[in-house]
Amino acid sequence: MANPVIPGFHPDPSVCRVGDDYYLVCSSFEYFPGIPVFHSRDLVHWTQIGNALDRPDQLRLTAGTASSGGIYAPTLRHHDGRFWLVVTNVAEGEGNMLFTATDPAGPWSDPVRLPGVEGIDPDLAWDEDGTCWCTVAGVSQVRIDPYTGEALEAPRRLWSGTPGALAPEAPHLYRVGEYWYLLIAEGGTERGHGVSIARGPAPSGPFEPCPANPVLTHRSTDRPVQNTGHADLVQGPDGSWWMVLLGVRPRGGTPGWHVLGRETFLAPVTWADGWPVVGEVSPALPAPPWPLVPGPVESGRDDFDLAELRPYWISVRDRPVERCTTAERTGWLTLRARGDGLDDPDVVFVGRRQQHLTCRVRTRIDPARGRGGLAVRLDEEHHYEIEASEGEVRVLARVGPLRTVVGSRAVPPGPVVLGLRVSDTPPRDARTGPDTLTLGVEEPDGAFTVLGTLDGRYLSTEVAGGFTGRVIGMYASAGTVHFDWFDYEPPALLGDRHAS
Ligand code: 6LW
Repeated sequence: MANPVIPGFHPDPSVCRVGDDYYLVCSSFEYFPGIPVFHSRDLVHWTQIGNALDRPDQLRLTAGTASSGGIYAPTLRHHDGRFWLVVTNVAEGEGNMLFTATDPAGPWSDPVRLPGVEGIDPDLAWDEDGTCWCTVAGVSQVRIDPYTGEALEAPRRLWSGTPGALAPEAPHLYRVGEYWYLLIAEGGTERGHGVSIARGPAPSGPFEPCPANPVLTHRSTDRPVQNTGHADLVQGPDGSWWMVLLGVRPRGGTPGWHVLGRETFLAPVTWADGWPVVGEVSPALPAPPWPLVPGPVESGRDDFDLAELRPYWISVRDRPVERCTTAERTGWLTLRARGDGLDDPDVVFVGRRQQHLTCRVRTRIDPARGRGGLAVRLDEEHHYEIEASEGEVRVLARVGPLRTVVGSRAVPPGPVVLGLRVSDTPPRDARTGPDTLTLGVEEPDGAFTVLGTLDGRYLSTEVAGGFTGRVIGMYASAGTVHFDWFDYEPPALLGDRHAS
């Protein structure tokens, strides 16, 4: 089985089981809609069924919210017949909030704010008498009324993880057998990341640390999956234990670049002396001992023939219908520019996460009344794009303060097919990079004319910083542009054509 189980920028997974169904959520930062929600029957195959925060009254992200700001680390739980989601919006004036739903595909409620809960990475747990415990990074805890959001006491310090370790965060609290377990991440979300655990007689402690802490880390190893941490525990269909966690796949020479963001991995867990023992987090996951239930196979093409955009499409900070719609021109996605394009926090952009190390992406754009294109985005300061205006296409690159036109050429008026290829081998002249991005136009006979070949390292987290990963999509930088279709083709869909 392939691990990550949810590839691409899907960090900080939180999972819950309800009968035979599993649901999982991830952080979404500056993107709207926020908090992708996935469903699975086997813990291995996950299908996105929605986004929890898909209304502006649930998720306020303004141009003042930096990239990698916004939505951090949700916790998903099921209690008392409904789903509970608690999360931090780190944008100014927002903070911790809680949402509920009877169907995790949505709709989710309006936010219930938690003014008495300070700190990121909130967790929710209920004990036998119905008391609701909210635990945050640090690690501290308050009892809350989850219906009103009121804190019922002052925050108490619980446990700060391994003495001297950086950033005790991502707490999750569970009752297993006679103990309450407090699982945390520590060491920071980079190469030092790890998972530690403590246990105690009650949800409020006192907590005794596991002598084998950290129970998971890949720090100081040459394992292909690095930064392993920020985990949640769940039981498989057969009662065995599993961990979902984030990890990254650095490639290339030193220091190693990861370009798909932090991804969701699965690892087996056993118990010894009342402590969890985490099995290997490897790119190949042993098949679990229950029937696999693959989800629907994606075609790779979106024809924009639905009124609503499919759930994997995300935009930068907001997506007002007057800027982005499939209603204006039937079968096309219409984007109306705002701001200066991709350098601007207000950019009108609709993209999907890059989920494969190798892929091909194409889109057919009609730029007759504006300018726009196909972009690979990390943030405002790190993006490559191929942009069309009437009569011309150009490949542009922005890396930090540097902006350059890589190539251009005249094209006949009318719609044009823009293409991007991501190949997992570095360019010849930069042998240590993680991958190569090739941008160009497709000729009427289907041939691909390359206008720019760029080293992928500059669109990596090690260069750009932050908490996200590559998102590939369409944007408008002036006037109004229309997109007929968008193809995202991973190797499995490309078959033989991939070689070309
Ligand atoms: C998140 C913290 C972390 O809130 O990174 O990996 C932060 N862990 O727990 C942003 O994802």
